[in-house]
Amino acid sequence: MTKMTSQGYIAREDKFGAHNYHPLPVVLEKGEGPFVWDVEGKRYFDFLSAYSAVNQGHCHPKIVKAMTDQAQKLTLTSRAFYNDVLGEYEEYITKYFGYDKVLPMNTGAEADETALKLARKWGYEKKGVAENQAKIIVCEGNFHGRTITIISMSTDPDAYKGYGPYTPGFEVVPYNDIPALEKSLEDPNVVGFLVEPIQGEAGVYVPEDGYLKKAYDACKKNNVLFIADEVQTGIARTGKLLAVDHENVRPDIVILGKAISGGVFPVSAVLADDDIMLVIKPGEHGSTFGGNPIAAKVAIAALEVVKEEKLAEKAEKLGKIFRDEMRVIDSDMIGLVRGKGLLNAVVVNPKDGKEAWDVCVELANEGLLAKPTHQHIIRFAPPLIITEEQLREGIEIIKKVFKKFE
Ligand code: IF1
Repeated sequence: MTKMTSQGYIAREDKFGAHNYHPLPVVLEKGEGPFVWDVEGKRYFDFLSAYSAVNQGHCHPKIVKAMTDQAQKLTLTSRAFYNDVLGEYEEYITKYFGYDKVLPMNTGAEADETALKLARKWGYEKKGVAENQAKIIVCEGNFHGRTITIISMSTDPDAYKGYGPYTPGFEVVPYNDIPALEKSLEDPNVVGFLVEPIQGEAGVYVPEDGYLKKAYDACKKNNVLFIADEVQTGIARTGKLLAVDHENVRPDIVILGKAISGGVFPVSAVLADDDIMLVIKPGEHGSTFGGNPIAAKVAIAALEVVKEEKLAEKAEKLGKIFRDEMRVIDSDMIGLVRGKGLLNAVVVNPKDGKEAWDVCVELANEGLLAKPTHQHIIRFAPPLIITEEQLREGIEIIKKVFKKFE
């Protein structure tokens, strides 16, 4: 098949693919470490990391090898039978994060749905909430996935409009607002509080220091499960293994996805202790691919890389450099710069009709990929394996582009 130009690939996707995304006009064909290459051979810094799924860098050799080795042996058994790999993974990941048990799934949304089911069932069987009366508190601006139950919790019309009727049993409180949360927790039917330690999609919204700890304490006071969605903030992205570690909070349920596999394979996981996890009995929840042998081996390798290459420490150090450099750029298009570790965002003030999208198109022209969220916010999240020198090279590109708009 002859290679096409980028336009050819874009036109073909437009014709045969659903239009549920509006990608930047870049067609990628290769990834390695912090870099990706398009079909014309142009190299880019990837400052999105597939929304923080490629923390270990593109095509990390150790993780790819784990996948290809297992793929030659046994790819999928379903959970109808045991296999020699799942238990190894279950022991590894539960000891890695310090929980009794893991429930393996494939995507972040499936892991969030699993956590919602655990919280509701725990509420009925352990808290004594009347059947079908369980309520779960979520935050304004939340993003937890795209299923109908998850978008039933959403406050973003782009996520929920046109998909009703909605799943009941959710109450929304403002993010980063302890008094509002405390008020909502007084309802004895509340079984869980589901929260992102930093709201990624909302535009890297970092709550005030102490928010997570106060929220956790309020949940414990009301016998409510504190559920942390670390799909995007986990796996060293914010400068700690989990973002909740910045406040030494140990959630009752932890939801993981994305970089738990280094972006090599769809893997997600829910962690909890026995008194919560064992409310789900055999046959009451599952997934064809959940915990498959390839996912198990890939996740072990991806988590080993995080420790071996000290990715949390790197994210902490390089994130500070990034934010400091962004804050000294002399451009009236740059508003707030916020983030933690290497999960950062710049609020872009529109100027002469130009806005975040135009900046991202120009960044791509200059060899750096990033994408706006909510029109005026650009998220910058390079793979955590980026070197300081490479990061500074990326920063120079960002500075150059903002200067162009002056
Ligand atoms: C899209 C957003 C990011 C997530 C958190 C669960 C999930 C996600 C905190 C679900 C997924 C992805 C989904 C992808 C774009 C991206 C995204 F813009 F949608 F919101 F990262 F911010 N919890 N986020 O961030 O995990 O089912 O996708 O594996 O849907 O456009 P998933």
